[in-house]
Amino acid sequence: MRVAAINDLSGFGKCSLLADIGVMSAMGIEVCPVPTAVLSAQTGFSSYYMQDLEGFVEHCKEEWIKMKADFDGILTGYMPYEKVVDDVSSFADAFKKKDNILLVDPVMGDGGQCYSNYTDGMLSKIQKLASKADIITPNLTELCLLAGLKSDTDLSIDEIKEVALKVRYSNQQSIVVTGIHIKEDELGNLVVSPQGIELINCKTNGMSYSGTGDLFAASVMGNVLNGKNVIEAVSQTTEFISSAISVTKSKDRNFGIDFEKALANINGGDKT
Ligand code: PXL
Repeated sequence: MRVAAINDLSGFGKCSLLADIGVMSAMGIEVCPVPTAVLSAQTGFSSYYMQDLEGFVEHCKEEWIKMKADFDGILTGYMPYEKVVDDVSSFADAFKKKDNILLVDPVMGDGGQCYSNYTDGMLSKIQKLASKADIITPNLTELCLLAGLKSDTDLSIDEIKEVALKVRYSNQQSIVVTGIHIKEDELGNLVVSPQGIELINCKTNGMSYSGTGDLFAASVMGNVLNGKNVIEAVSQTTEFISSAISVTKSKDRNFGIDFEKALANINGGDKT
């Protein structure tokens, strides 16, 4: 199994490509990274440096077409500005086939706030990219942005389901809405998929760590490529992330989850 992972590379934050490469490699999947930007640290830190990689996604696309490369999965994550979303869409068009998996993580914000690079133009391009995906993994803030809603607060589970069904492009697409507040010490991930609708809950320590969405998307992709359906993949992913959080030392969300310590058990005992 081989995945093209289109995401940034951040030195601190345990997110993006680091999560993609770490998680999917541990699941026995070859990862071909396509960096959208290189940063000293993810953008939640008070200071960071970002190196623009303008044109790099396009160059990878062209070179990999020449090589006749093919992918069982294409995963897209953080894109620093609008033009990169166009390039990622064009990459997806070049390598998406009937029988491979396009997972779009529509990275735009969290906790009711948009990330610093967010623009309305970026939203409409990400909506278009998401419409081509087999699986999308928005958190609640991103789901509401995709739906054109102003705020993500005070939505009941039934209302979130309704919004997810409205955002869903076709009944073959799966939407996984992550990080839904259930109780003080409990979070839910809502799966709307061809196999059905399911809310998968887990315990939380109340912290919202950098990179959680990236670990989540990478693990869902890995599990699906290893033969699970999306509901099973989310169940397994929820267990992996809970166990990684339980061994995390830092009290500063910006440094992310110590997922390295949980990789040994990421396949849940499966021999993949
Ligand atoms: O985890 C999302 C993410 C990815 N990449 C960069 C980010 C963020 C969230 O802040 O800043 C660079």
